[in-house]
Amino acid sequence: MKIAVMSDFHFGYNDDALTQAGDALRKARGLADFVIAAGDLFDSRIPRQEVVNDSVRLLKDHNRRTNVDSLKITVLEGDGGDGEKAVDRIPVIAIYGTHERRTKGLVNAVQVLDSAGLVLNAHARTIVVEKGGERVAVQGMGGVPEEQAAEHLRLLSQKPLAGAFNIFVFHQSLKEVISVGEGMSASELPPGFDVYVDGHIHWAQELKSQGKRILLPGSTVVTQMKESETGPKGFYLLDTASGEASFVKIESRQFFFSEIAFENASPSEVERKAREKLAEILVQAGGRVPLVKLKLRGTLEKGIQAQNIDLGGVEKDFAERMALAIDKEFASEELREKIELLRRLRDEKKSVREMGLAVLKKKLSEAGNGGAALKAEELFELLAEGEVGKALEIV
Ligand SMILES: [Mn+2]
Repeated sequence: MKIAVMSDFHFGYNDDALTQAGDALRKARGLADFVIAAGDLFDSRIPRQEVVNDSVRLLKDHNRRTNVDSLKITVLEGDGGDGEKAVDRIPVIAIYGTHERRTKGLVNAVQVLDSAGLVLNAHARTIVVEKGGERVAVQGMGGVPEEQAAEHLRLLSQKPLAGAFNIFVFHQSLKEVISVGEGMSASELPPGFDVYVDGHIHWAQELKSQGKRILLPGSTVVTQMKESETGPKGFYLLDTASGEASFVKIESRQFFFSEIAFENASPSEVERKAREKLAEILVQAGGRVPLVKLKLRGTLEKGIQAQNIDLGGVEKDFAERMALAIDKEFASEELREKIELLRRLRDEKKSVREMGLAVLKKKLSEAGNGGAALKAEELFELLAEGEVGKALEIV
């Protein structure tokens, strides 16, 4: 069978969310027997009615009849099953993500779509899809807080189904992809599945870890203007016969991430270089208004603070031609010096007291008070004791 593996539509985030998920589903209709959507179909726990309406219409359209061979679907829940039924459409098997997750006892948006017959909820269930004697079993776990993922997996204790191609779908951060934070590790996933599908991470990649093959299709829309989201958007088309997974690109709004580093720059230099860069991006971007994140960093000339850099004019001039976000991450020369000193002290593994003493010595020398610098230790002790008057006498 051929399976379109996609994730993170984020319906309601912006207009692109709907059109780009729509393009993914449209392309999947011509290529796949069924679709897997690995969570965050919606951008929020309680989406607005307008968002629900648009999404339902999109999924309803996707669920219209096809003229291809019908599939047989069986949903196994706990000990029982709900009997097999034939469907002549391209079903969407989904789990909820971190954006839809709600407290136990409350209904999440994926359950609503399941009740409406628009998706099949795979959380804590096994959904068996049969076609021409081949069986694919999809099981999943909806998104949970990272630190609870391993415990939830242990409680669910899902196992592959004998005689089937087995897929496990989840929606968590993975240590193998993002090394910082509290993500789970591939070693904590239930063993024995042929393919694992993970949502949540917004850029596409395929990875092998601990003997497990994990497909991360990424989001179909840019929601965080981070460098990692500049890659192509789309879905994996997994062929269970060959085991191959190929990436199918969708029509997505172009996203440019650009960074300019400055050294002792003046406000006019910052503005000039920002304008040049944005003009360059406009030449590269064809057609639709692109998303642009411009990051300005480095140092400004002495006496100039980041708040003195006013790029309101630049933003206004480019407003109609791009969706622009400018990040100013300037460190003042003074701040940079302090950071450097602290970094050096940290590398030398000095105590807080030693660091404080070194800062004091440096400041006194800079102020041209060499005499006081020689007595820095004494001064430091006096200041630490709150004897400001005595300290001032020395200075
Ligand atoms: Mn997401």
